[in-house]
Amino acid sequence: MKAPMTDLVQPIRHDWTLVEIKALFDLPFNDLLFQAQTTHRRYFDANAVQISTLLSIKTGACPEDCSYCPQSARYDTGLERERLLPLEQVRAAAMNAKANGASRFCMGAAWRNPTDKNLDKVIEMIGVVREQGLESCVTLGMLTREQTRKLKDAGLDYYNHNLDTSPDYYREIITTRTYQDRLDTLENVRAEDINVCCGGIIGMGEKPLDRAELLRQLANLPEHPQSVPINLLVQVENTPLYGTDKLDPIDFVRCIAVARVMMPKSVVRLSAGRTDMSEEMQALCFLAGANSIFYGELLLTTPNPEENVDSGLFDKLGIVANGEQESVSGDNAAA
Ligand code: SAM
Ligand code: DTB
Ligand code: SF4
Repeated sequence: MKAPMTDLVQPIRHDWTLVEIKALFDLPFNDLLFQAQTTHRRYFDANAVQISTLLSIKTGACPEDCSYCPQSARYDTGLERERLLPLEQVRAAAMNAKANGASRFCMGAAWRNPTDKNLDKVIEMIGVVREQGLESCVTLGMLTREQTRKLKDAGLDYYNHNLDTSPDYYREIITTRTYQDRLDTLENVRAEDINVCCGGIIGMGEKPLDRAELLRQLANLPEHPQSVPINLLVQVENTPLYGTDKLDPIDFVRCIAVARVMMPKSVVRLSAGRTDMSEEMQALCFLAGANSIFYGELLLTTPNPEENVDSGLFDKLGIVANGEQESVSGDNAAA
């Protein structure tokens, strides 16, 4: 049967049902990729990928028990615990990221939530990042409305806070906070008009329905997140999820494609886990509508592809780095 040629590009919707999402996942692969690529081309340059660079500004000893995370104090992953980085170290890393072509600099802290004193230090860091002409993004755990206001005043561009998986599976992965805690922080960020970066992790042993439900949660937020990171679980020894059955790469690509179809104007980031992906798999992810990556040899604490490997892949695919990829208003209005 031929793929229907109508309704390929979905309007911006916040009323997705699981039945509809399951139908997208169940499409023949070529039909799904065609729909995703058609959607992608409606709103984006199909050969441009936005580049973000990550820096862990406070590493390890986190009180939370996220089963995937090497930074939880509960798992002996051999990670050196570090205090909040000095400002000059952040400046040097931001300058390096800028020189390597990044347009956004993302700083992550292994906190359940920041103290007000630590938040003031992070605010200084946002200042040095912005001085380099880079967009700023931070991920610091849960925030109060007052804290989001301070971050907005500091000129923060993006806040990363992932829903990670479906509400049901979340309870099996993390016990020290609730899904509603995550939704509350996202609401605080949105209320201060800071761009939302929110996605999840695939390959944690979740069922296909959990992946569909994660995407439903993301797309049915009051606004689609401007940026949607899709992480493949990085399995770290001594974390509870170490040894989980590996996800079929085709299922991962399908997830990227369904995210693109459901959130047409959001930037979809092919995030953690790329060292476990072949070049062909990454190429399929770009074809499915992924248009952002983390660039640089380290994610927060785990390896990312070497820079020359990534630039080689971009050259082979004719992909160019593009700092203008992310549109920045309600539901990413620029079209
Ligand atoms: N502590 C803050 C929090 O959890 O929101 C910010 C830092 S935390 C490391 C940021 C995100 O990294 C998590 O929400 C999760 O999605 C992702 N992450 C952590 N460990 C990961 C892993 N092993 N594989 C893939 N993604 C991971
Ligand atoms: C996101 O979704 N992925 C990044 C970023 N946001 C902060 C983090 C990936 C972390 C992978 C495990 C590590 O390096 O510690
Ligand atoms: Fe802590 Fe964030 Fe890791 Fe969870 S994901 S253990 S909150 S650093």
